Amino acid sequence: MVGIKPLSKIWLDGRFLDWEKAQIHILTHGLHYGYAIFEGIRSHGTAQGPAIFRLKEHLTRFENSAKIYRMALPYSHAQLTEVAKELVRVNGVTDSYLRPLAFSGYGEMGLDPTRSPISVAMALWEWGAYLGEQSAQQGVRVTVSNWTRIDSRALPPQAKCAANYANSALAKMQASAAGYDEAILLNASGMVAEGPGENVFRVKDGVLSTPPASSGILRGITRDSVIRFARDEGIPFQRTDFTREELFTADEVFFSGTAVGLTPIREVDGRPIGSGNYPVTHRLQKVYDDAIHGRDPRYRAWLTPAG
Ligand code: PPE
Repeated sequence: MVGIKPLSKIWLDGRFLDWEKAQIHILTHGLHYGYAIFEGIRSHGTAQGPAIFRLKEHLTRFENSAKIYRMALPYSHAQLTEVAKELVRVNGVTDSYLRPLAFSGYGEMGLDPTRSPISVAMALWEWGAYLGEQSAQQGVRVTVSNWTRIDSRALPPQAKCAANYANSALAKMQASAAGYDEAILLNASGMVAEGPGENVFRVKDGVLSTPPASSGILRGITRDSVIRFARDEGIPFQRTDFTREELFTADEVFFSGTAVGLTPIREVDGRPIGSGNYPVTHRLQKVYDDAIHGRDPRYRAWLTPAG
């Protein structure tokens, strides 16, 4: 396991601190009760320098997560936008993964988070291929988890809350221990929901599909990009629920997410998927790669230059 390489600065509660000084107290409320919301955003190199992909949409989702959890963010969208750009600049990195985080801080213990002050931080680090260097080309092997995906009646999946990731971690650890690269979780109705940190797409007879938001998923921003690419490229698309066995019989299955990008799934529980070629997935990967690197004018508006 490769650790995080320290960089120069982390932003915490309004200040850019030296990397190793960005620390919090052990009695930080959110650490004990999971009351924290976060985002994951990437910057990439473009001909005009580093640019952040879909920053606006990520910050909007951050604000929506805060709203769901009655968390008053003490910084505006415009302020957080400036922090993200400055963070890329001061750390001097082109390809980075940005992590905005808001949490109930040091103040009170006990279950009511509104009694503690809200802290907001943003860090970034260099994060390579989420599921391994070969994954984008060769695809990954997954298992359908016997952990059920969190249900919006218990823990709203559309809020990107730290607590959700305890469910993700259970599925992830189970998959890793069984020798798989990743898990896919079903929802309480037994339909495919998502991966622990990825949305799922399926291709069958030339039609691309992904479960609707009502299946109990995080509404991925990469998922949204893929849907737009499909429309622009004339690939038939539908939002529809599908079952575990419809994964087995698909022509292609892939993950989408900020960390994972677009990654083919080559096997589900010992069943090889399709013919082992991923023509639609590879075509969408290329559009995505061009979009994030500013090579496709159709998606320039999604880039925020950090310079
Ligand atoms: N579902 C879940 C549960 C999820 O966590 C993510 C992102 C997605 C779908 C895809 O969303 P988007 O990034 O907006 O396309 N998972 C983030 C966390 C990864 C981590 O391990 O940390 C990510 O990809 O940044």
